[in-house]
Amino acid sequence: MSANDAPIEQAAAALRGARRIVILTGAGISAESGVPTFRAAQTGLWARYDPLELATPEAFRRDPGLVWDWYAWRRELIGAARPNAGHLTLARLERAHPDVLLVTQNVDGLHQQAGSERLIELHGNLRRNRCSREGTLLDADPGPGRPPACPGCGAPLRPDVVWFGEMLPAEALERAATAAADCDLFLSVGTSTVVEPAASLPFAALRGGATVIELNPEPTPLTARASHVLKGAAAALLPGLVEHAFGERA
Ligand code: BJW
Repeated sequence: MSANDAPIEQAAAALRGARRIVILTGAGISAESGVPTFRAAQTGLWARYDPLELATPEAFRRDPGLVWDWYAWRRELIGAARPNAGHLTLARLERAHPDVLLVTQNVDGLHQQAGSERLIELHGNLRRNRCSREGTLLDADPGPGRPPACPGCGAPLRPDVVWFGEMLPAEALERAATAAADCDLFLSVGTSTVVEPAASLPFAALRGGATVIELNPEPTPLTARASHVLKGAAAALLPGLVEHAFGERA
C-alpha cells in the first residue's frame, strides 16, 4: 500500500488483513432508508423534539401517553423503511469473513432485515414492547391503549428501548466491550460518538491496538484518533469498501 492510495483503498487493505472485526453502527447508516438521525441540525429528531420530554424514564412516568404516541409514530416510520446498501453490505461482510461482530445502537431492526445474524443491540429494539413493571418482552401487537396494559400484570407497556439514564442490557454491553478490546479492526459507521457507553467502544479498540476506520460525512470526537477516515454516506461508501477488500467473496 503506498502513500498515494486513496483512503478507501488503504481502509480496504486494513479490512482485508483483519482477523477479528467489530463494527459499530449508529443512526447514520439508516439515514438513507429514510429514518431520521437524532442530532442533525435541521432534520434530526432532537432538533424537533426534546429528549428529556420523550426519551427518559421520568418522561414516561410524567406523560406515558405522549411518550407512547411519539414512539408509535417512530414505529410507523421504521415499519415503512427498508434496509439500504449499507445494511446489505454489512450482512454480506458477515458471510465473507469468519469473525465479524456487528454492534448497533439502532433500534430500527434494519440490520436483521438485511440478514445480519451476529448482532448485538445496545439500545434495544423499537419493534418490541416490554412491561414497565416486570420487564416481560412482548413482540406481538400490544392492542389498544396509550399505552396498552401488560396482559400479565396490567402495568403500562413501554417500548423495549434504552432511555437516557437507564442501564444498557448488561450482557450485550459486556460482550460488545470485550469484543472491542480484543478485535484488530474496528469499523465505526454513522454514529456521532457522543452517547456513552457506546461512544467508548472505538477508544477501547484503539487502546487494544486495533486499527479503527471511521465512516461518516461529518467529523466526530473519534475522527482525530481514527486510523482511516472515510468521509461520506454509508450506503455510498460501504459497498466499495467491502468490494475493494474482499472482491467477489463478499
Ligand atoms: C451518516 C449519514 C449517512 C448522517 N451515512 N453517516 C459519561 C459521560 C457523560 C454522560 C454519560 C456518561 N455515561 C452515561 C452518560 C449519560 C448518557 C449520555 O451518554 N449522554 C451524552 C449525550 C452526554 N448515557 C446514558 O444515559 C446511557 N445510560 C447509561 O450510561 O447508564 C448508566 C449511567 C446513567 C447516567 C449517568 C451515568 C451512567 C443510555 C443511553 C441511551 C441512548 N438512547 C437513545 C434513544 C434510544 C431510543 C430511541 O430511539 O428513542 O439512543 S439516544 C440516541 O442516541 C439513540 C442512539 O442510539 C444514540 C446515539 O446516536 P447516534 O446513533 O450516534 O445518532 P446521531 O444522530 O447522534 O448521529 C448520527 C451520525 O450519523 C452523525 O455523526 C452523522 O454525521 C452521521 N450520518 N447521515 C453515514 N448517510
